[in-house]
Amino acid sequence: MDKSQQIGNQGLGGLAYTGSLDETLIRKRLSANKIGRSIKLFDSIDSTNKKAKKMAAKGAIEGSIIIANEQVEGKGRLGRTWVSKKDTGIWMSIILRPEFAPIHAAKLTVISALAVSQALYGMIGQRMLIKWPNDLVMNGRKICGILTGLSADRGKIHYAIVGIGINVSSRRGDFPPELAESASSILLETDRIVDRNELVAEILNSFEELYLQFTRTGDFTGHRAAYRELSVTLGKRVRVLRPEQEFEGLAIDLTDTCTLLVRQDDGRTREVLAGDVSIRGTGGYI
Ligand code: BT5
Repeated sequence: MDKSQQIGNQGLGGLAYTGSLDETLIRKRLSANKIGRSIKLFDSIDSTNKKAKKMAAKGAIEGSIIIANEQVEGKGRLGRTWVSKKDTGIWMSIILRPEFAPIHAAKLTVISALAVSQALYGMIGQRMLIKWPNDLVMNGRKICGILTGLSADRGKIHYAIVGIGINVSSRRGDFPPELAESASSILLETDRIVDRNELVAEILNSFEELYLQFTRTGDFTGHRAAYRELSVTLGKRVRVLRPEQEFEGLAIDLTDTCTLLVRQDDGRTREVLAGDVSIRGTGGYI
């Protein structure tokens, strides 16, 4: 059922406030069994990923969720900041204990991106697209970022933390000036107020399905196909920004381990493991 409201840009006023997260309301729509078995909800926290790490180190079970209405030290990759203003989005981390080898860890980022995109599509029929490796965008603006962290040694994952940040009802003034062009929210891009509790539940439902599909069968081909359909990166000319060297080329595919294959102008194909990729010729952030 689509309970989101269609609203015009003018009358937002206080309407964009969609209330606080509520475990009972999340559970009402949750059909996943494993993911979401434990939900720890905070009104304000430093970072859900930081908390998840501590809980995982103390033995928290797979599928535990840490979620907050506000993060005051939200983290992006490489020590960057993730803006997480109160009640405007979903700031959540999932604790996982996968039995696969660490080389497959980037699949968790892809699974998360697919889960977020599918969940929103199911609710309002609009798609978020995936910008490799960890962003979801609408109309070229970043709506969601994913941060996957790992504790592993000798080929074994002790635990993985998947952190998902989604701007749901943020308005322009909720972002600092330096993000004015690049960041946006579901509300700003679609004019829809999406219920955060329902979106959390739908993401967990999709995540569980995609996660179990892979962990039970070892088969990632369906996920890759879904990724290719939602990718804004594949088939585009990209600039790969890496500390040691920058280069340009054509993004040709996502590999089985979720690295990006880029064909340089001299015909050489390079595999990009992680890093920042900007898409050429689109202007703006992506
Ligand atoms: C990410 O890093 O995109 C990963 C973000 C993960 C956030 C979640 S929230 C729950 C969990 N707990 C945490 O503490 N973190 C995770 P990266 O690709 O490095 O992008 C970070 C960059 O995105 C920043 O340097 C800004 O330029 C931009 N940014 C920051 N906040 C943003 C926001 N709310 N919306 C869009 N862009 C943002």
